[in-house]
Amino acid sequence: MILDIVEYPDKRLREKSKEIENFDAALHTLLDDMYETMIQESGIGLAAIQVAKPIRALIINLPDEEGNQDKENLLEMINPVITNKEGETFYQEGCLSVPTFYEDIKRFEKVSVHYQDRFGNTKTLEADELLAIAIQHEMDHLDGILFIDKLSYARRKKFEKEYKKYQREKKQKQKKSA
Ligand code: Y12
Ligand code: CO
Repeated sequence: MILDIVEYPDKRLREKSKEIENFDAALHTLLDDMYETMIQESGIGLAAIQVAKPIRALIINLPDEEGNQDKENLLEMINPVITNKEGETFYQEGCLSVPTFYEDIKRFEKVSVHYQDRFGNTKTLEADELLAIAIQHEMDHLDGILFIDKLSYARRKKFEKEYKKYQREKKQKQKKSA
């Protein structure tokens, strides 16, 4: 099932998501629905709070070298914790909850993460490059942090102005199609 994506400035995006204790059918259905929603919206990563579920779950599905987003490469992380971080890198990030806006954001170059899979099995992962960036971006969502929070004051001001334009245009389109 395709779920609605919560968009900035919705306050729900600021919630701190809760630890998951039950690795049950309801969690599996949510993860499956998140995957369908992310693919439908051309995303590569999604946190549960972006579909209004304040629980510590995220998914990431990076495209391979040919640009294919193979479900075999889908990463599901439950209750992730970063145990090591090193280096510094910049990447132009975007977010399904902040449509039309992309900006260079500073992140750790490499991260080690402890997490659980959908069955509650404990896993560890060492990530670098785009995967490390995606993990940091999605894990920020679990604590109510958005990539736009990392912009300079001037860039944030510019973003707010640009985003208001997007919101106005979206409203107009919705009015026309009603
Ligand atoms: C690197 C940087 C950021 C992430 C987090 C995951 N971000 C996304 O998946 C963002 C996807 C996105 C897709 C959009 O749709 C299209 O481009 C068709 C989009 O749409 C518009 O801006 C209109 C915005 C964001 C992981 C790794
Ligand atoms: Co995001």
